[in-house]
Amino acid sequence: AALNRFIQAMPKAELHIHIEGSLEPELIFELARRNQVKLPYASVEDLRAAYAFTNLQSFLDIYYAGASVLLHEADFFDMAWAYFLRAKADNVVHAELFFDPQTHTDRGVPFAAVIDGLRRACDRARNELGIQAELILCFLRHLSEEAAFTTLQQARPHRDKFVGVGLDSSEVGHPPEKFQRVFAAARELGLRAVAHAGEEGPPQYIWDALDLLQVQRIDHGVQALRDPVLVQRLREQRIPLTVCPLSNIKLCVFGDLAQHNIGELLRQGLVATINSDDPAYFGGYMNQNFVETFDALQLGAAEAITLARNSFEASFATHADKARYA
Ligand code: ES4
Ligand code: ZN
Repeated sequence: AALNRFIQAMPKAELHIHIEGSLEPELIFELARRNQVKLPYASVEDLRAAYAFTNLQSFLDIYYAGASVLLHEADFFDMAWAYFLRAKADNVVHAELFFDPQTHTDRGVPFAAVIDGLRRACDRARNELGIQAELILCFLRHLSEEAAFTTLQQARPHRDKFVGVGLDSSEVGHPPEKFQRVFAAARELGLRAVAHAGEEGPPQYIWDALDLLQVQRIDHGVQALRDPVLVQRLREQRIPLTVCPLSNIKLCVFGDLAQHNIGELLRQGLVATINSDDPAYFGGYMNQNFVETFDALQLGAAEAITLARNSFEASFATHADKARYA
C-alpha cells in the first residue's frame, strides 16, 4: 500500500496513449446521442461486453467502431479533456497523445476539426492542469503509402500543432519499409518519429523501424528480447521502449502479468517506460498499469523511480522540462 501511494504521487510522463482509445463507453453513447450516430450496441453494458479480445485485430475492429461517434471539433476536445482530467489524477505531468486522423477523415470529418479540437484540449491542459501536452500524428499502417502521404499533406498547414509522426494499427503484414518514404518526408519537416514495432511483430520490424524509418522511440517493442543483438543496440543507443502492460495482457501478447517481460527489459538496462495505450479498452490508466504490473512482478520503489526517470528521458519535452524531473 505504501508502494502504491508512492507510485500514485510520483510525477510521470505518458508517451503511448491513443487518444481515441481513451473514449469511455459512457462518452461513446453520449456522443452518439449528441451526433445522432447509430451504434451497433444497445447499451453501455452491451458495448463493454464486446471488450473481449484475442489479438490486436479483434480489438481494432471495436476501437474503430467506437471512434465513429466523433464528428465535430467539440467531440475531439471533449474526448481529450476527459483524458487529461484522468491523467491529472494519476500525476501525469507530461503527455504525448497519438491520434489517427485517417480514422476520421475517411468518414468525411475535416482534418482541421480533429487537430483543432485536440490541440485546444492540450493548451487548456497546460494552462489549467499543469500538464505539458503534445500530439503525435499516427499513420494507419493497414492503409496505403499513398494514403499516408495524403494525410501528411493535409497536416502541413497545421505543422505547429503536433511534434511528430507515428505508425499504428495492424502490425503483422505491414512492415516499416512500406512507410520509409513518408517518414523521410515527415523528418524533412522537422517532425520527430516513433513507430509501433515488436508488439505482435518480429524483432526485424524493430530493426527496420530504427534503420528505415529512423524513429527515436519504439512503441511496445516487447518482442526485442527474442534478439540479443537487438537488445544490445537498444541498450547502447538508449532507444526507449513505450511498453503497455495491461494492453499486452488484454491482446494476449502475454498470458498474464506475471509472465510480462518488463522486469527483464529493465534488468537488461533498456530504457523501458510504462504507458496505458488504450485505457478505456484495456482496463486502466497509468497508475493502474503501474500498480498491477508491480504487484504481479514484485517490483519495488527502485524500479518505479527508474520507470519515471525513463519516461522523461524518452519524452519529447524541452530540455528545461526534462531537467525539472531528472
Ligand atoms: C493500438 Cl495496442 C495498438 N496497437 C497498434 N495500433 C493501435 N491503435 C490503437 N491501439
Ligand atoms: Zn499503441
